[in-house]
Amino acid sequence: MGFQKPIREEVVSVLASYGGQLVEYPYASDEKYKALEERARMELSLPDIRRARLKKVLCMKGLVTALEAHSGITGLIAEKTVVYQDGQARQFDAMWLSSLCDSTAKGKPDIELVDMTSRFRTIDDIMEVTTKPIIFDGDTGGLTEHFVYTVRSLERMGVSMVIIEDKTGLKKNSLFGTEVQQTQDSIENFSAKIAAGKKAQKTKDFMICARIESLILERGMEDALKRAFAFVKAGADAVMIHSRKKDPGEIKEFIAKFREQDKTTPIVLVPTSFNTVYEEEWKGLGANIIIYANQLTRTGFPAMQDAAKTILRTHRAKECDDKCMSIKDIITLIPEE
Ligand code: SPV
Ligand code: MG
Repeated sequence: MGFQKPIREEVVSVLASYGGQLVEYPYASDEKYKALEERARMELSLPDIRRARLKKVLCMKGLVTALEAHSGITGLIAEKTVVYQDGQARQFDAMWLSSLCDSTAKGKPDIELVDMTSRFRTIDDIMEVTTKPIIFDGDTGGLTEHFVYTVRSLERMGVSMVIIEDKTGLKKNSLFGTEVQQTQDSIENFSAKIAAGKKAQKTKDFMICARIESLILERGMEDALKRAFAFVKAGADAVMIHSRKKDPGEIKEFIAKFREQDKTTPIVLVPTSFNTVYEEEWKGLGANIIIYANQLTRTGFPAMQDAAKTILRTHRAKECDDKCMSIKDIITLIPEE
């Protein structure tokens, strides 16, 4: 009966309460159905359909989860990983194309050095093998004159959302906080960038999310809220509030205060530092998108370093075997067509 056993039992008991009976048909293994399934999968990956799906899932579920992807293989992990729990198949709803992880995979610092052409190439690699919606980390968005082109390109490719942060000049990763020199953009400039991006997009589905760095840069809650409301007024479809504190207190306070005045604009969180809160609690508080921004990168690279060291220490590969994914598993992860 598999992972759906609890659901099946509930159905049987509800039916029994009014004398009903569950009639089950065996699964059909006809080639025609396989072809239909294949076609449905192909359609999901088409730009118009993929782009629109983030809004749809947000509407349906209220809370969406996204996992970092920075290559075809990490895209496949985000696409295919399923855990069966309490009668449900749990999966990630979307993918986060992190600038930190895309840069790290190329051995480069996260300072907008990996250019858009290269970032678009990563999107293409991921899109080629997946169907889930993509949220693109657009860093600062660059110059407004450039951002409008980025918006159109992302939209055309089938990306669902771009998140841009209200910083200017040489961007550094937010998790450095005030340890490095970082400059926050003015409300006026950043609002104008958002407005220009919204004007440039062609469809209703594409979303621009304003990321507020006030808490990261220790400018205070009032500044964060003032910016959030201003950016929504400028046209932002969502706001992301970030923090590098382990304590989720300031994020919870932001959500509560933002929700006092704005009940609908989606709130996006990246709980890398403040990672103790469960998704259901975030949902109850009023958050809508939870991004797991770098966990594949941070688990993958130490495992690779460990394998490299093991080979150097033992002068052969045998001792690595137990740490390796089997060839069979890797073959099943990667589809043939
Ligand atoms: C990223 O994943 O690149 C992000 C999130 O921007 S953070 O690293 O937390 O700034
Ligand atoms: Mg980033």
